[in-house]
Amino acid sequence: MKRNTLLRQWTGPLTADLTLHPGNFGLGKVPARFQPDATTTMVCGFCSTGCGLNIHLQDGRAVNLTPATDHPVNLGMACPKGWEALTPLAAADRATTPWLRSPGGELAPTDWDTAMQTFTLRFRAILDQHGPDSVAWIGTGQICTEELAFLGAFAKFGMGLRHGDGNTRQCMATSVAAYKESFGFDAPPFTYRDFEESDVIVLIGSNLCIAHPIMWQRVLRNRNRPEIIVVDPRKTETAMAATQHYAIRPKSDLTFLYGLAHLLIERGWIDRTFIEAHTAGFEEFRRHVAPFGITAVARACGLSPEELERCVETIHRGHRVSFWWTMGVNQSHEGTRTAQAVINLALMTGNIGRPGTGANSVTGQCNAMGSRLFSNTTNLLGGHDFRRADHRAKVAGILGLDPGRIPTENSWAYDQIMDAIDAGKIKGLWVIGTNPAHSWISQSAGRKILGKLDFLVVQDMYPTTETARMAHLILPAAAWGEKDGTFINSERRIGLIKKVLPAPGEALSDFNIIKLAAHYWGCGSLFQKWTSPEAVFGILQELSRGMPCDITGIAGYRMLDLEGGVQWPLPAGEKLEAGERRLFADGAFYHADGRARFVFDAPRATPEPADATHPFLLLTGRGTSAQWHTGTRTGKSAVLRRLHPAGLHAEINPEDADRLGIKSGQTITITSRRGELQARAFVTANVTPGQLFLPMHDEATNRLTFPAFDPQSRQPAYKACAVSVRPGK
Ligand SMILES: Nc1nc2c(c(=O)[nH]1)N[C@H]1C(S)=C(S)[C@@H](COP(=O)(O)OP(=O)(O)OC[C@H]3O[C@@H](n4cnc5c(=O)[nH]c(N)nc54)[C@H](O)[C@@H]3O)O[C@H]1N2
Ligand SMILES: Nc1nc2c(c(=O)[nH]1)N[C@H]1C(S)=C(S)[C@@H](COP(=O)(O)OP(=O)(O)OC[C@H]3O[C@@H](n4cnc5c(=O)[nH]c(N)nc54)[C@H](O)[C@@H]3O)O[C@H]1N2
Ligand code: SF4
Ligand SMILES: [Mo]
Repeated sequence: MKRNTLLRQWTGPLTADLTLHPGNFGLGKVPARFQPDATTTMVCGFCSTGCGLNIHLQDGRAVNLTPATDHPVNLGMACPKGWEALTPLAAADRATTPWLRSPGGELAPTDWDTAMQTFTLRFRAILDQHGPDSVAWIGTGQICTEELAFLGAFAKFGMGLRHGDGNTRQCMATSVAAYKESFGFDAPPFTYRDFEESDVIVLIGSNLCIAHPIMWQRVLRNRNRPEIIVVDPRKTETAMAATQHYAIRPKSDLTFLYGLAHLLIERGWIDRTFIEAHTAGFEEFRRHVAPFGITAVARACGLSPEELERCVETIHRGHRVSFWWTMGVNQSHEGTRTAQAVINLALMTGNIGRPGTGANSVTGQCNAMGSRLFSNTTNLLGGHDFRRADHRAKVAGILGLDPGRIPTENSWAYDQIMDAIDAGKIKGLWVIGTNPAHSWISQSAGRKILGKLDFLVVQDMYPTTETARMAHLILPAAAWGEKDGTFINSERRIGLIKKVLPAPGEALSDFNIIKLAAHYWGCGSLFQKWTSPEAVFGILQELSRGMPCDITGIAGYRMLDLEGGVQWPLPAGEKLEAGERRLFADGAFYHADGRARFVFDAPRATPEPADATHPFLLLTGRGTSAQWHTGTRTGKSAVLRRLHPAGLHAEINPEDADRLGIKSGQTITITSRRGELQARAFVTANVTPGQLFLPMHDEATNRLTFPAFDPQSRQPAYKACAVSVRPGK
């Protein structure tokens, strides 16, 4: 294949204004900064736990890894994905060159110069003809914070786009919206040690054993013999290991939580001193939950009144109660209010700011938190607000930008971007590090919508993903392990990743691809100071100054490396105390009056309840600890493939299976109003009669899901839709 002139020049500076970061491109080189046979530590690139992994090098290249024993997060442990993290990098289907669709419709390899010229010309032509709303991007919580910030800054300040969002909308938008309203800033307050220090741990819609196995190991290190309460319609692996399991009816969480609040108030089991000193709106909340009497609540949630009483008594008896939630809460048609109902319980019982307590959103992807703060989508860089002139002026000043380049409104959310593509308003889309043709809700519509685009650019490790196969242009990305940067984990810890292997062929880090795109776009000079990930980290530190996420006290990547990551905030002048840090120890929240808010609403019916033609409610989620999302990475490991059943399995209760004449292992057909799929039946009492469970890892699952969204966060409600089941095909 023709090697273009640009690429040849990349062994040195390309031009005066474009030097690609040497730690971040392919060409078979690993920077000579490690001893040839040394071991270096970096964080894992799968889930938000952020485990430290020791990478063992031979001749300066990674050959193996082991969990780091002295890392504050994982204390020597890793889950199967962590152990297998290097394997997907060597997969045979890695993208090693850009790919361009020919006028005949075929994707064929091309060179970077052609790719970037096409990128620039096609997107520019659309923008010139249809205006700044007509091109958008969808990013990810799986690339480095520096890359996310660069992407968001280039797209909005350089290309002049108005709309970009990320897969974090599918995942974390609810927690963001809830925390912002309740606390005044998007701030998960906990530290992992809280798992070890609680005497009551309440997990709501969270299957920690499967989705965050090393956080679960932290729970197992708890020496207080804690009560572990799991609230989940399914008897998950986590529920089996818990001391109490409340199998509530799907989407009855809000009623359930208001019922608990009402019982706590009725019995006087609340912390009046804390409420009066640190919160606002309790009286209104008390009146709101007054009608949520125990009998009606128990009936609505499919529980007995005794179960509700036991749950409330356990919370009351606890001295250090921590509340944790994940997708069972976030992916709901009323997710934000549900998350806030969890927060309200912590506030009213004074279970926040002390060891072993908190209203704690467990995040999902390795850099969900980086995306939440620095992706320049719904927040202006660094947790700022696009709508505030003072914030725009501050950011413009630090970046040396004309403030007029900064949009004065938030981006459209993911679903609004999809709607705008459907309506023909958006004609160009740049997708980075996510696979919407598998993971977006209601796929039959989703794929049709993506198919309407005039120009779809996909930037991924693999040209084989469901979305890449639809692209007009594929940009080959280096992966975790092949580039430098930082991730922010669930407990707000900023950790390092490092280049320990060369990227294959001509693949480039996302950082360098964005730098190249800015150069071809003709706005490289705007980003003259964005020379390397560490230089960008310095800029992000400056942007964070004075914000709740202030990290001006971090002494560069070296400090992150030495400390095993640093939790935000760490303002300049503050010493990093040994150990782990949580927020709100002083009871001061981020609203102007320092008080947290009680926020609440009336529960609403599920958007698509089961009925006569579609009598089952379908739940979806994570299948096993060996599978990651759309499987582009974990599917490449033979070890991980052996750790989960082959093919798609649907969990169905024995009563339903008997009634329908379905046996375990048999093929069944599941149909919703939007599509159908075949799966093998897995007959198990772990799901309640009338419910089914499908893992999200198979592309067929989202053919069935119903496109409903939480109104405050616009997060998709992946976890409930009506389906019917029959044996056979
Ligand atoms: N192995 C593995 N680990 C992962 C991931 C992965 O793909 N694979 N993905 C990562 C990401 S991005 C995320 S966001 C997290 C997700 O982590 P989790 O949220 O823990 O995982 P899920 O299985 O999506 O959903 C959790 C539970 O919600 C329950 N649920 C469904 N409906 C309801 C309801 O109405 N109420 C309640 N209370 N519960 C309900 C489901 O039965 C399920 O057990 O995992 C992260 N970790
Ligand atoms: N039915 C159902 N659907 C769901 C969910 C559910 O519970 N149920 N959960 C939702 C949630 S919480 C989430 S987070 C989403 C996840 O959905 P996606 O984000 O679509 O899933 P991934 O498979 O993680 O996709 C990441 C992509 O980025 C690529 N990649 C990896 N590393 C890099 C990199 O460094 N650079 C670049 N450029 N690319 C890279 C991978 O090859 C892969 O194609 O799915 C959502 N969809
Ligand atoms: S728990 Fe998460 S961060 Fe830790 S090794 Fe597993 S996937 Fe990686
Ligand atoms: Mo997620």
